[in-house]
Formats: sequence, structure tokens, C-alpha cells
Amino acid sequence: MEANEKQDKIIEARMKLKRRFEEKMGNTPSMADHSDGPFKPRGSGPINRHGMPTVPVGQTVTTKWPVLDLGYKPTIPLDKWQLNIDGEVNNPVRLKWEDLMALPQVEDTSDFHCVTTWSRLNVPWVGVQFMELAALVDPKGSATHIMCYGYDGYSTNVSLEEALKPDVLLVHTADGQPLPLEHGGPLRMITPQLYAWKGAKWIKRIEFLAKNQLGFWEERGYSDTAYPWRNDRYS
Ligand SMILES: Nc1nc2c(c(=O)[nH]1)N[C@H]1C(S)=C(S)[C@@H](COP(=O)(O)O)O[C@H]1N2
Ligand SMILES: [Mo]
Repeated sequence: MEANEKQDKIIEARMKLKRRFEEKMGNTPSMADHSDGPFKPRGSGPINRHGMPTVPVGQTVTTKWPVLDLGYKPTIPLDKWQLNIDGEVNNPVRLKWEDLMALPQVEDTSDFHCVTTWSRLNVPWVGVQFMELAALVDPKGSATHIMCYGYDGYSTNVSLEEALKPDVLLVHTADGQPLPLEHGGPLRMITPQLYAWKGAKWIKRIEFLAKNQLGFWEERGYSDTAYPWRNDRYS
């Protein structure tokens, strides 16, 4: 395929996703809950860029960055690293590190809310938007969710209307430094509008699903939806 033909396909896939998910995305609680609606966002502090109080209900701001995982921290050399994106897609891909770095890189600063009640505000990240990867693989019309898998055996599911938000990134840099191993380096996902367990550290596979499935913590009593401003922690 010619380079610009490839580019056109990616743009077309992006537009298709936008048409399919824009409204659903706007109706997610972290954007749609307002003080005059049936669900009032719960939290404190100034209103953030998607309309919610900065600190979700029950959270305490910390400047530290605690580490939470299953205890095993897999080391993946960059020359062995790969990310598979497959499932309900028209164009499954296996990305090597160079392929990932060749994609458009974005810088964004966002907040990190852990279900164990700490929040780290204004973390500067660099990485690739999930939306960019979705456009690359061109999800089938049947795709509704993703399952993200880590090199440590972890998994977590996210709906597409959440995953396609512009602040959902696959990050390799935080605080101006390569993402530390203990925080999921070389690459992890972040979901600033959901609790942080929805962001897989050491991510190795993203599977598009035609039907929701539960990930590691979701099967063990954590909420499937994980909305911080609804205190939606456990199911
Ligand atoms: N691969 C993997 N990703 C994971 C986890 C894990 O155990 N393995 N833990 C999750 C949980 S419960 C949280 S709160 C965040 C913590 O990220 P941090 O350790 O960088 O603070 O990562 C999430 N992603
Ligand atoms: Mo967590």
C-alpha cells in the first residue's frame, strides 16, 4: 500500500470511530454528570477540563507515586518488546518498539486516581493516544470493549467509549523520564477519567471484544465501570 493510501485509511477509520462513539463518550459519567442532572459528580476542588471536581470523592491528593501491582515486575528489553492489537478488528497489528515510536506522539498532563484512595494530580505524560492505535487496526462495527493484557499476566477491560477519549494514552514517559519499571515501563496505558486499575502496566496485548468481559480485578469484585466521581469502586 502507498504511504498516503495508508494514511487515508487511518483517517477514515478515525472518522468512523468518531461518528460511532462521540455521543456515547459525551454521555459517560465523567463528562455528563452535572449538578443539575440526576447524578451529581462527587468530589472537591476546582472543575477540571472534562467538567468534574478535581479531586473525586473519597480521594486524598499525594505527591508521591505509590506502586500497586501483583508483585511480579516483568523486565522486557526494548528489542524483545512487542504489542499485539487484535480481536474484532480489520487490520490486526504487532508493533515493535520502533513502530510505536514512529506513531504520532502526544504530550498531556492528567490526573491519576487509584482506588486505594490516593490521587496524583498533574502528571506530565508522553505517549500515543489509544485512539491512534484503534484507527490503525480499524475496529469492526461489532467491537464494543477492549481487554488489555500485561506481561505480568494482569488483564483489565475498558469500554470503547472510555478508551477512545483523547486523554487515554499508552505512555512511555512520565515526569520527563522514561516510565520506571515499577510503574509499567516500557509502556503502560493510562485512563485519567477512570480509576487507575483500568490502565494496564507492561502492556503487551490489546484485544478488541464484541462483548464485554471482566478482567483480573473486575472478576474479583472491583467495579466493571470504575467511575471516580460516582465513588464506583466495588461491584
Ligand atoms: N500489568 C499490570 N497493570 C496494572 C496492575 C497490575 O497488577 N499489573 N495494577 C493496577 C492497579 S490495581 C493500579 S492502582 C495501577 C497502579 O499503578 P502504579 O503502580 O503505577 O501506581 O496499575 C494498574 N495496572
Ligand atoms: Mo489499584
